[in-house]
Amino acid sequence: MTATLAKENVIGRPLDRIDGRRKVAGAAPYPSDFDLPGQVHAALISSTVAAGRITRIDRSRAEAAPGVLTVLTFDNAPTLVDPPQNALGSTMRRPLKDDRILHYGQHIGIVVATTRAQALDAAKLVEIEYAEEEPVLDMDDPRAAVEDNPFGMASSRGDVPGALAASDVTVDETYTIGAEANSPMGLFTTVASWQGDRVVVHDTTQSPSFLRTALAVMFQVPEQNVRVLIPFLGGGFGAGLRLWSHTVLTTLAARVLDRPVKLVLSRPQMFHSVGHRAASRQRIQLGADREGRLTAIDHDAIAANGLGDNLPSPIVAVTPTTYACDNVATHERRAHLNIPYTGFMRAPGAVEAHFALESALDELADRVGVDPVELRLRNYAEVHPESGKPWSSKALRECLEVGAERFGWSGHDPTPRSAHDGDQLIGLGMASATFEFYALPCTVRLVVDRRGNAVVRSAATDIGTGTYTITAQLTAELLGIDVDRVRVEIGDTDQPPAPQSGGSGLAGALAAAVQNAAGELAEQLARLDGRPGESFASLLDRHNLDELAVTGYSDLSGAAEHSDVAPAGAFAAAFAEVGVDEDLGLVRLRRLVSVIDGGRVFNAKTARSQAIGGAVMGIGMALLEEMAYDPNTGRVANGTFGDYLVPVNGDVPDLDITFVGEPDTFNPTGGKGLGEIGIVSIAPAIANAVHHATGRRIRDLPITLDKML
Ligand code: MCN
Ligand code: MOS
Repeated sequence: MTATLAKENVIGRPLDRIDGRRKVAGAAPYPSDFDLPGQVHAALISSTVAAGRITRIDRSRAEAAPGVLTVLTFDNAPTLVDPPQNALGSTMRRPLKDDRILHYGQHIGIVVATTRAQALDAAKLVEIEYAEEEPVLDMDDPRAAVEDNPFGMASSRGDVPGALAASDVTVDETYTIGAEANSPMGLFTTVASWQGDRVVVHDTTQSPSFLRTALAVMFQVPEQNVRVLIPFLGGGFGAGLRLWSHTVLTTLAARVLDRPVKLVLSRPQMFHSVGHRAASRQRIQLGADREGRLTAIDHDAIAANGLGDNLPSPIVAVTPTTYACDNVATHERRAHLNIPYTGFMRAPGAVEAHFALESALDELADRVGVDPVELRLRNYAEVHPESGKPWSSKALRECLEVGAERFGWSGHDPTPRSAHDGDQLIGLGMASATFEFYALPCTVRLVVDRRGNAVVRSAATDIGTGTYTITAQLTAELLGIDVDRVRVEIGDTDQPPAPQSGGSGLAGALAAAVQNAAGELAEQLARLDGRPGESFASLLDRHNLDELAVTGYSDLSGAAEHSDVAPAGAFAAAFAEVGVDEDLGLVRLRRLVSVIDGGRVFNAKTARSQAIGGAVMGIGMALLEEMAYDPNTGRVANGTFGDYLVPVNGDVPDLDITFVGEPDTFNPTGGKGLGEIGIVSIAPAIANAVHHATGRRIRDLPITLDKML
């Protein structure tokens, strides 16, 4: 087999997606495309108040409505068991637990009818009365319960107060970010179908293996009785990482009726039902010497959280490892509010932290009169700042240097308001980014046959990232066969367990598992005494074997402690040019250069798409996106695509994207996660550019007109 490794450089090539043709032809089944024989349709009953208790429910009019099969509310539904915690540390209050209302839009029941229209109509006929309470919607409301992040984000090295007091220069500023919605194109959908005590669930999830466990626990059936299928989904951006109540309610309704039930969320329901990036406020204190060398960093964060929720999503976790600085302290709190569940959203925590930190560094650069790129190089963490170990790979220096070069950074006048283009003030800004290493165990099954084909199976997902394609590329290169001889079967929990697509951890874990499977296969083939240069197909043929199957397992999660190197995540730098209309306050992004170190890139095209997607979301975060709560009802007042603005083509200039760096030395395949890094330095780069253009430092995202005037 080794002698046939002639297909070199399949990995890394900008191959088109192997599932691309199916997608554009409409042949790739998304969850909402599944329709099962005998299927009926569900609609949710959602709370119209944000806080209080349900005092009366009258289902009778709904039950009598045409086509209605059942109406389930807390007082008549079978009791479920509380769900377990997922790998990311979040759990969920089980739906229909009691009469309490914790937020507007809370799912307080489900109606099932023959048609979707009948279900939607009937849902409006359920009469509900509430003992309403005044909701707590603001982190500063004295009634808000504030507690430390339960996952212990307090950390400290050195003597921060002492170093701050002794430093030549300090920065002490507060940065806020509004709540943001993930807004994937695909409306989250569940189709659940029971046969006895076995259930098949098509569900928009980034984490099929966890969903399977959670449903097994909640419905008290063995895990192998639950099958979760999600071959394709229309994006998640983190929204698919938690267990959501609509999935549980649909599965429950299907069980009660003993018929397949389908539920598709509406766009407004998406804003209340599948999490969002929590609003946050961060105070950054920097101490430095006159040359801008950091002597102290103090990072304090508070973020909103649902009532009774425990989502960890730490903001300050990345701070201690970003810069070489002897004195660093972090603290983090959560304010529990009557808001819908928060969730994970691309680079959760890290992107918030970088907005604050990289803005503060720009303020420091200003005060000490050091170029922002040079300031970052002066504080470069050559080794991991906590363990002192060398990084498994780190090309942040190249990110900064290559970015500055491509952008034409050097030599510009750093004075604010020094550049104009017609009636536009022009500004340049930059920021860098560090992302944490993340890995979970992953298993794949690899089967090769005597015709020279291979199949790879795993309960992983492709959420738009390119998992299908890179898995085929890796397998093809390792086996020395053409990519079109590899079939990839994922998105099915009947396959071996895989981590969620999340934390930018799937590609690396899956790649390592595929590599281990190929190694296992090589050993098995060696036992068949292959001839030099002989393909596995001929070897199997000679031994009259139809196929060989092996399992590959990777677990890099615990290996860090025993390693000589500190496992690194991705690094990046972004450079932005904005134009600001002085009279209107309108900020337009004119140019963006993004340079990323993702280690060995598995597919230059899909990796680039990741960087583009991250940049576009970063532009939204910087300039457009914010969920607005109605202060009286707690309703998301702008929960439609007409009102909640995301970047459109006109908001996104040509993006200049470059990958730099070397294969990583910790992951055996050399790859690092890169699905999230592309967003991390965008908002601070834009905010810093706005400051350069106008002299105004906006410390509150998004940077909308009202804040500029
Ligand atoms: N890749 C690569 N080389 C590497 C690493 C990754 O070419 N060394 C490419 C591959 O195409 C791979 C993709 O980048 O499929 C993402 O890999 P990875 O960084 O491991 O991230 P995950 O597979 O764990 O995907 C999750 C990540 C996260 S956490 C969010 S949020 C996010 C993102 O991916 N949501 C997305 N990218 C998204 N892209 C789309 N289209 N839709 C989403 O919802
Ligand atoms: Mo990403 S927010 O970890 O799905």
